Amino acid sequence: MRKLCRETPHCRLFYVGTSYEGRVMHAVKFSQSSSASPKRGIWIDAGIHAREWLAPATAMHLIHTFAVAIRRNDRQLLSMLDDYDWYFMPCINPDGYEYSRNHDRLWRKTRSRHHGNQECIGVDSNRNWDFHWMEIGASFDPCSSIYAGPYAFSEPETRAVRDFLLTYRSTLVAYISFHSYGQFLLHPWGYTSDLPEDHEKLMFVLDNVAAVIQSTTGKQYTRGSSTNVLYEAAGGSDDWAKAVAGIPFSFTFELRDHGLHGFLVPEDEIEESGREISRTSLFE
Ligand code: 0X9
Ligand code: ZN
Repeated sequence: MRKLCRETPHCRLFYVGTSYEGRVMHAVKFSQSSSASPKRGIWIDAGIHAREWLAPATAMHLIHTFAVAIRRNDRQLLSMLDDYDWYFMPCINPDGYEYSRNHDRLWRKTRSRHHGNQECIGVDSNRNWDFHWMEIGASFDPCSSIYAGPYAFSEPETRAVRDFLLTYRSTLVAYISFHSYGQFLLHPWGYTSDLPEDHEKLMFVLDNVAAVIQSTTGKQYTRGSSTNVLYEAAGGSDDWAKAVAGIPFSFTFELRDHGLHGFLVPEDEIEESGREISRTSLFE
């Protein structure tokens, strides 16, 4: 990311925080600094769950697509930068990701220790956000893969992203978090089956995203609220982004596939996943 940004106009790498194990966490921002007033911002993150490798890969593909288009002076992209600032953070759980790479492919959580040297470590960062925390679909058991943590925002990684979002909340219009798998485009809420009052607007956007994906690769993505399409789970980043940070368009995208390979989606699907997702933001 550092190299790519150095070689690309309108790109800036910035520090978001440091993980439990001391990894520096970066995001990139694409913006056209020339114009005066602060622009509306779009935030995209990925990899909150360690084993969902396709998510960071797709986010990196998206960053690459932006960079290449800027270097080519692509008009369409530059006009997107006239309207929005774009923030990408492709790996918001770097400790878990490394652990999944090197030790346990199906690791989901962070790698923090809250209970001394006992065996069970790590917290599900998508149960750790302070909105209806621990109310439903989350566990108090440190050994559970959906352990919500000893308290909300117990993880340095969720705190770092929270602080960024709070700093930029007045300009941010969209929060999007990439996960895998299942091909779902989800809007809040995850803590209740009630729908947010603007759910028709959210569904309008998701229907358009699904249409672009289908016209790009033919893949079908199911749309709806997290609870109604998947299951109830409180303490997720998307619910918090909408309810607490006040970012109106808050989504979770569950990328490929439908379960044939699941988390182990093969490398040669990265390119297509990147293409179908980047077209939704770039050119439509
Ligand atoms: O359970 C999750 O955190 C997400 N699914 S996954 O299979 N990638 O783990 C869905 C999160 C949906 N949003 C909320 N429940 N807030
Ligand atoms: Zn996930």
